[in-house]
Formats: sequence, structure tokens, C-alpha cells
Amino acid sequence: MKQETIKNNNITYALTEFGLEPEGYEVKKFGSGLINYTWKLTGSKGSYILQQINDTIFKRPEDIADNIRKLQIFLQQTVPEYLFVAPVPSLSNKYLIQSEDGSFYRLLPFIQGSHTVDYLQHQEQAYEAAVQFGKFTRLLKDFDLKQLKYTLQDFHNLSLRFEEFKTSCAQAGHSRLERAKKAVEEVFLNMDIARIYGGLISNGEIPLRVVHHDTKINNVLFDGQGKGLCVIDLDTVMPGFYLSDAGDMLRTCLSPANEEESDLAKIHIREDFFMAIYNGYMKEMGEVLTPKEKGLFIYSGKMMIYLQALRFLTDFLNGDKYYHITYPEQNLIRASNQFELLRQYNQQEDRFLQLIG
Ligand code: ADP
Ligand code: GN1
Ligand code: MG
Repeated sequence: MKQETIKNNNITYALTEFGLEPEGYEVKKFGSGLINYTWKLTGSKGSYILQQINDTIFKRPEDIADNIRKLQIFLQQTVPEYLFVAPVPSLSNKYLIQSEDGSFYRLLPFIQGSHTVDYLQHQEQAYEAAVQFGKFTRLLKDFDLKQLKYTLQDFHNLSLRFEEFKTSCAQAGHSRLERAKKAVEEVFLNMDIARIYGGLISNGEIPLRVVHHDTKINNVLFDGQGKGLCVIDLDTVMPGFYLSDAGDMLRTCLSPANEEESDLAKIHIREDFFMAIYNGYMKEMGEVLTPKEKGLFIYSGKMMIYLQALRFLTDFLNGDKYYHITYPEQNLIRASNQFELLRQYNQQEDRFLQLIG
């Protein structure tokens, strides 16, 4: 193992547990995820992805491993040709190992010739991603939901996120609250989105499905020709509403500037990307979704943009405890970015309706 890239004894330990010779591997930090720690290993037995699960967020990493294993077995039995990127077992046949200091690690095969994108350049990429996320839920439509554990309770429960936001406002220091004033106003201006969510849930109007819950564009692997290969980052696969997946794709694909952009003038909605997501997702899920669910496609975008804005803002008010940040106001910028995206999305609503009828 190259000393300059490795300063972490846990990594050496993990490689050994997975039967890889540490000396034979180059280890590099990889990807741009906000939650886990990811390294690419390149060496004698090929390439791998090593991940340390963020156990401050995922309190029971073993539940994630358990869920993924159950899905893997189901998919192997029902669609053996489907590319499902699951962790590989350690020498002692564990899919998740724990180092001496208690951190959790898993090893995944690096899918050769694959890449992820953080920014979408062509609407075909949005189409391909939507096909992959739709296909995932479709292939699992007969999976028994009771077998899945909730790895993050109430993850996309908008009513609860709204309550958490209010608590963070009540507890925030004066300075943070003052700096967040405009964003806080936006929360109340758009409260109707949370009210609609509350109604949908309490009336049981839409079914639970196996949902990915993190359909950001960099959670899809593409091949060299730009075709979608499969979905990755399965930590949040749980029972949920399709709104989470459709909505988060809309949230992350519509604007050429992503959630990190501080120049809000760069945010705008691309109609052709909206159609690409709709067409890609419906190609797979069109015959599975109920009419009620289909009628909520446009709402799903609002819901997820609003939810993410609330989450970034809440984290800012709480003192940046959840998302990795690289500069002090990053979570507030992310929240303001999402509110700008939401403002433009709301303006386009009639146009979206014309497009999809
Ligand atoms: P996070 O939860 O932190 O977002 P991810 O599981 O999404 O973690 O991994 C981070 C990045 O690592 C991905 O966006 C992707 O670029 C890369 N990656 C993860 N798993 C694989 C894999 N099996 N093959 C190739 N690249 C991968
Ligand atoms: C996190 O792990 P990553 O970076 O793909 C977050 C998502 C947010 C996203 C915002 C477990 O996703 O819910 O939408 O950041 N994942 C978790 O960028 O909270
Ligand atoms: Mg990810």
C-alpha cells in the first residue's frame, strides 16, 4: 500500500479482513458523497470501493447490510441478469466488518468502466438515471416490504422535518437565526407543500414501495457510452413513497447548477430535463403506479426540493452537525439555493402540467 495515500490503520485492517494484501493496493479517497467515507482501491486483484459507514447518521449499520443482502437474494432469484452492486463478504463471511475503534466498513466491487457524474450535461443522462431508479423499484415491486428495516426512521417524513425545523429555530443562536432570516421566511411561504404531504399520508392515499430515497445523479453508474448501468448508494433503501425518488431526481437534475452553487443566478429549470425524467421513470413504472400516484408527479418535485431546503437549513441552524461542510455558511447557501430552485419550479407548474397532461 502506498504510504502517502494511507494514514489510516483501519483501512489496512479492513483490507486484510477482506482478504486483500494491503501492500498490493493503492488507496484513494473517491467520489463526492456527503455522508459516507469512500475510497477506491486499485491493485493486484482488481479494483474495489471501500466505504466507512457514517455511524453518527446510521445508528445501526448492520440493518443496512441486512437489507441489501435480502434484496440481493430476491433479485438473484427473480432477475439474475440484473446488475445489483452488493458488498462482498469478508474472509469470515461478513458483509460489514468493524474495526477495533468500532467503525464499520464494507467492500464493494468497483464496476469496471463505470463513472458517476455530479453535473448533468445532456438530458439523456437524466433519462438514463430515471430509467435506472424506476427499474429498481419495479423489479422489487413484489418484494415483501416487511422484510426491510428502516435504516433512518422518518427519513422523508416532511411533516416531521417541518417540526424539526421549528425546533431548530427555537434553539438556534441569535447570529445563525439572523443570517438565516430570508430562508426562514421561505419556509413559511411554502408551508402548503407540507400541508399537502400531511393530508396524503394521513389518508393513506398512496402505497409504500421499495424506494431508493437518494436519487441524486451521482448515485447512478454510467458506462463509457453514457448508458445507465445501475443504481448505487443503497443505505437508504427502505419502504417509502415513489414521490421521494421521482422528486429527488427532479430536484437534482432540472437545474444546470447543483445544490452547491452559491450564484443563484445560475439556477434555472430545464424543461427538456423535466420531460427526460418523466419519460425515463414512466418507461419503467408507468404500468406499476396508481393513477393517484401518477397525478402527484409534479408535486413530488416540490416536496423534495422543499424537504431538502428544510434539511439544509435545519442543519445550519443546529450548527452544521449532519452534512459534511467545507466552509462556514455552506448549509445556508445550500438551503438558499434550494429555495431559489423551488421558486422557479413553482413558476413552471402550469407548463409542467401542459407537458405531461
Ligand atoms: P455516499 O453515501 O457518501 O454518497 P456512495 O455510495 O454514493 O456514498 O459512494 C460515493 C461515490 O463513490 C459514488 O458517487 C461513486 O462515484 C463511487 N462509487 C460508489 N460505489 C461504487 C462502485 N461500486 N463502483 C464504482 N464507483 C462507485
Ligand atoms: C446525502 O449520501 P449522499 O451525499 O448521496 C443525504 C441525502 C441528501 C443529499 C443532499 C443519508 O446524500 O438525503 O439528499 O446528501 N443522505 C443522507 O446532497 O442523509
Ligand atoms: Mg452517494
